[in-house]
Amino acid sequence: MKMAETGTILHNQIQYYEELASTNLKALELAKQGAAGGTVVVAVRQTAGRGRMRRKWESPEGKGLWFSMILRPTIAAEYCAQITLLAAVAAAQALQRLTDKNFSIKWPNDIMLDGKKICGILAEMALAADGSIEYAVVGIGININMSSEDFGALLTATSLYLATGIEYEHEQVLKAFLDEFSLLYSHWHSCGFASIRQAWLANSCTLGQKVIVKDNDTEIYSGIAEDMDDYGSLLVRNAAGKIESFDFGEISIRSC
Ligand code: BT5
Repeated sequence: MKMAETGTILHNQIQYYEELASTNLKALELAKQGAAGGTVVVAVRQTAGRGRMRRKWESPEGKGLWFSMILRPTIAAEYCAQITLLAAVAAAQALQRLTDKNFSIKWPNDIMLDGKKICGILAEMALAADGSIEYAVVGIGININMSSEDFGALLTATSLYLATGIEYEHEQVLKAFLDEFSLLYSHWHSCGFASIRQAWLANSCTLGQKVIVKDNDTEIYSGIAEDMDDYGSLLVRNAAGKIESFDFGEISIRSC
C-alpha cells in the first residue's frame, strides 16, 4: 500500500461551525475546493446529519460531537473500506481510554456499548480518474450528553453521559479521538493494515455472531461471522459451510 500523506491529523486545522446541514457535506465541499488533508470540520448542531443510505443521524445542539475529517491518502480504491475500520478502532480505543468502559465494534461502522450504539461513522470518497482515492471524508458522530428524552423513540442508542453519569467536554472527546486516529493512521501509512485488523478483531462484537448481510435493506446472505481477511472484508460462513467475504452493504446482528 502506498500513501503520500504523512498520516498526521493536525489538531490546529479544526474548523468550528455553529450549525451545518452536515459536517460531511461541508467537508466534501471544502475537499473539492482543495482543503488540506487533516482538516477537521466540527458543528455544534447538524440540521441534516446523515447516516449511510440516506438515513438520518440525530445530532441535536451541543449534545454530541459531530465532525468530519478530510483525508488525502494515495491509495487504491480497493483499500478504501479500511478507513472506516481504522476510524472505528480509533473511536473504540479513545472512548475506552476516556471512560474505562468496554466499547465494541459492530462491523463495519458502529461503536456499541452494552448493546446500544454510541457512535456512527460515515466515510465518503471521491475517486481520481486512475481509480485511486482523490480524497476521503470520514464523518463521526459520538453521543456525549444525550439523555433518554433526547433519543425519543431511538431505543437502540446510548451516550457517554447515560453510560457513565459524567458530562464529558466535547473538546476532550475530540482530542482523545484525534490523538488515537493520528497514531493509527500514520501506522497504517507506514506498516499497512495488519495491526489495525488485529485491533479491530480484539474490539469486535461481530465475530462468532449469527449475521444477516443486507444490501440496501435486502437480505443477500446469512451465516456466522468467522473472521476478517487481510483487506478488511468480513468472512461469513453459511449453513452449507460456504464462506463469502463482504466489504460492502451492511450487517444486521441479532445480539451484540
Ligand atoms: C451511521 O449510519 O451510523 C453513520 C453516522 C455518521 C454521523 C456523522 S455525524 C458527523 C458526520 N456528518 C454527517 O452528516 N454524518 C456524520 P448508519 O449505520 O446508517 O446508522 C444510522 C442509524 O443509526 C439511523 O437509522 C438510526 O437508527 C440510528 N441513529 C440515528 N441517530 C443516532 C444517534 N445519534 N445515536 C445512535 N444511533 C443513531
